[in-house]
Amino acid sequence: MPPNIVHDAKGLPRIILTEPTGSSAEVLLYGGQVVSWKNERREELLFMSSKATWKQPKTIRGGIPVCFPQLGNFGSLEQHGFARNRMWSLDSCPSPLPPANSQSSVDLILKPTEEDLKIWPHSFELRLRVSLGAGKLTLIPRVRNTDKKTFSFMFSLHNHFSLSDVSEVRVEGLETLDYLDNLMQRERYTEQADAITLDGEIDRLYLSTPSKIAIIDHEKKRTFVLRKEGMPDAVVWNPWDKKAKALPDLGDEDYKTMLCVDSAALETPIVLKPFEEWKGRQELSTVSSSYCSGQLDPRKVLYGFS
Ligand code: TA6
Repeated sequence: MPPNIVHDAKGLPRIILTEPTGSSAEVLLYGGQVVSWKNERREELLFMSSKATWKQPKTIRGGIPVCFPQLGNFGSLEQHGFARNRMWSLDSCPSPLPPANSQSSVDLILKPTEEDLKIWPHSFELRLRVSLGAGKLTLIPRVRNTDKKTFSFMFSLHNHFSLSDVSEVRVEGLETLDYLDNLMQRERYTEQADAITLDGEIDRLYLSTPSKIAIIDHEKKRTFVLRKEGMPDAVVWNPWDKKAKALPDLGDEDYKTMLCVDSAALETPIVLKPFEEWKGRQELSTVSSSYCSGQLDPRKVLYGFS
C-alpha cells in the first residue's frame, strides 16, 4: 500500500512514513521537504524552528529543505533556488527505480511551471525518493534534463540536525579539508582543527569531502552519521546569537539546539546534456556514542560502519 497524504492543521499536505521498529518521518509535498524524523523512541532527530513559517511561498526553516537549482543568492533566482518553495507531486513513475509501494518510502517529483521557466529557462524533472529504515533515513535526489539544451545546476540537502547543545558538538570528517568561508567573502582556507567545534557563527563550504561525516552530540550520547554520494561538498552553518535574532523565522535561542550540515554539489556545478540524469544519495543514521571526556576514538565513530 502506498503512503497516505494527510492534511494537517498547518494546512500543508504531508506524507507520514512509518516502519516496523516504530520510527517515523514526515515529508511535505511543499518543497519535497522532510520536516520530521523520529527514532523508535519517538525522539525528534531533525531541528525545526520554533518560529517556522508554514505558509507558501515562504521557506520552512528546519528539517531537510531541497535546494535547487542554485545555492546562495545570485541573479534573479531566490536564495537557494525555488525547489523548496514549490508544491511537488507524488511520482507514480520513478523509473528506473521501482515505484515506492510501502508505508516507509515515497517518491516525489517537481517539474517547472511556466513562471519557473521565465526565471530559470531549463526544462527538468527533479525527483526525490525518501525511504525510512530501522535507524536510518535515505534520500535519493535525481535531476533529469528534459530540455533541448545542456544546463548546469547546484544542489544541496540542507540538513538541520537537532542537538542538545551546539557548543558541545564535534563534527568529524572535515579536518584538513579546504573550505570557502562565507563569513570572509568566500575566501579559501584549510581546516586546521582535528574536528569542528563551535563557539560562534559558522558558515563554511567544505570542498570535496569524504563520503562520511559524523556529528557527535556528547550530551545526548548520540552520533549522526551522514553518508553521501554525488554531492562532493558539505556546508556547515549555524547563525549563532546575533544572526539568529535577525532571522524572523528563527527563535532567539533556537541556534543552540541546531546545526546544518548539508550534502552539497556547489563548487563545481553539475552539467547535464539533454536526456541525461544526475543521481545523488544521502543516508542519515544515528549510533549511540558513549563519549566521556576524551574516551571516544573518533575513528571508531567515523569508520566503524561499512
Ligand atoms: O547553508 C548555508 C547558508 O547558505 C547560509 O549562508 C545561510 O544563509 C543559510 O544557508 C540559511 O539559508 P536560508 O535561506 O535557509 O535562510
